[in-house]
Amino acid sequence: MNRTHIGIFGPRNAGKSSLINMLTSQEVSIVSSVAGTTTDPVSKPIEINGLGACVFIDTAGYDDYGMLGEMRVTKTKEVLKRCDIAIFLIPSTIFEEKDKLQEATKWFTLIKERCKAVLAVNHFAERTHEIGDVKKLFGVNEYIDINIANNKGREEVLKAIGFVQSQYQQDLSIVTHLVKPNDTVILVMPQDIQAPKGRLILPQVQTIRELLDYGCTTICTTTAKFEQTLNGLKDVPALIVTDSQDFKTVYELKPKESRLTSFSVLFARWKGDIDEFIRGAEALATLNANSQVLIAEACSHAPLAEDIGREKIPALIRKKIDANIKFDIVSGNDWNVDLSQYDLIIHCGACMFSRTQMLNRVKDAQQNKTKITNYGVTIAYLNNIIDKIIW
Ligand SMILES: Nc1nc2c(ncn2[C@@H]2O[C@H](COP(=O)(O)OP(=O)(O)OP(=O)(O)O)[C@@H](O)[C@H]2O)c(=O)[nH]1
Ligand SMILES: [Mg+2]
Repeated sequence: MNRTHIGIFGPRNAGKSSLINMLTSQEVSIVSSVAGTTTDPVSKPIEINGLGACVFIDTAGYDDYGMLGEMRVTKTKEVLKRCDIAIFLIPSTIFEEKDKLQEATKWFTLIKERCKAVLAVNHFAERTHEIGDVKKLFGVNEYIDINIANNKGREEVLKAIGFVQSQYQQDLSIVTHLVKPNDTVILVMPQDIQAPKGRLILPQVQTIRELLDYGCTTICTTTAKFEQTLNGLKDVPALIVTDSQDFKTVYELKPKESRLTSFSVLFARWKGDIDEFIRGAEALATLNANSQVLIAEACSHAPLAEDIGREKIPALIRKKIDANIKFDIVSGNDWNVDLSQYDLIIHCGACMFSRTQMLNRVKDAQQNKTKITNYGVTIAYLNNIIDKIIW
């Protein structure tokens, strides 16, 4: 989610596990001279001074082979889509082998398409290559020479991560681009059966925090108390942010002057590509009895009755468009499905994902020529409210 995801990629025996251990100063991953020691990805959440909350992820070598090897490479590719930053580690010995060098440049290109990449060369012995050659070959201005045996390069890698972080970190706001300091904002947050026991969900917490920091009077209420809350106010609220499920009720009750949006529409903009999601929602009208829709939920929760993704949205679509539309569901990081078989993907608000991960999912959908939208935009569209809300 908000942790910076940093993946370590490279061929087998490049020293990837040695590097995760060096960077975290812990024995996170098993190191051995046997090629293919790391199989499943190994994650280590850690707070690093200067970088904040991070997750380092060690992966299996991209050059693994055989049936199991290919499955590991698939997993490695999946990790790539979750990472904000990739450290691409190659052993210096690779410069002696043309084929391996070519494969490495191919992988580095793939990595650069998906996230910000830092190139590192692990020196097992003497330098065997020219600095200029490496930069030219991989199309980079900078790379880092490391030698894990001597603990050389740790500070340089952490510095490079910090530099990349400072460059890509979004200055997008969740909500404050829609208001002014001192405005009154009402947040409609029904704490229904799906709300986690005893706490608020992350999008609500993050929105409240941003509004408070910005100097807005921030009023939280439930749908049941919304009208009463409005009646108790002296001034008309500048903005109302509602749970998408209650768009219709809130729209009908709100003062004309108050602008309306929802948490998941705000998050569609903040975490994903709102324009693409609006285009995706327009595809709803083209669905028919033969259509297949994929519902993608980011967090793996035990589904409850009236689950928004599993029950409410499919029921709404079947009622409004066609009763025979088929729905499949993927949860958490499961995304290794043939997206091209679907007419539409409807994604959750992705509060548990990073923006990079969500944008990579949009990219996957585009590459498969499948439209993608999200829960909030879908509900707004089906309730004919899309042109009455802002984001
Ligand atoms: N001399 C020397 N050996 C190193 C260095 N870095 C790693 N090694 C050794 O190289 C071997 C492979 O290291 P790992 O960290 O397990 O490599 P890996 O990339 O995780 O390998 P897989 O998990 O098999 O993909 C181990 O025997 C390490 O001790 C280094 O800088 N110098
Ligand atoms: Mg390893």
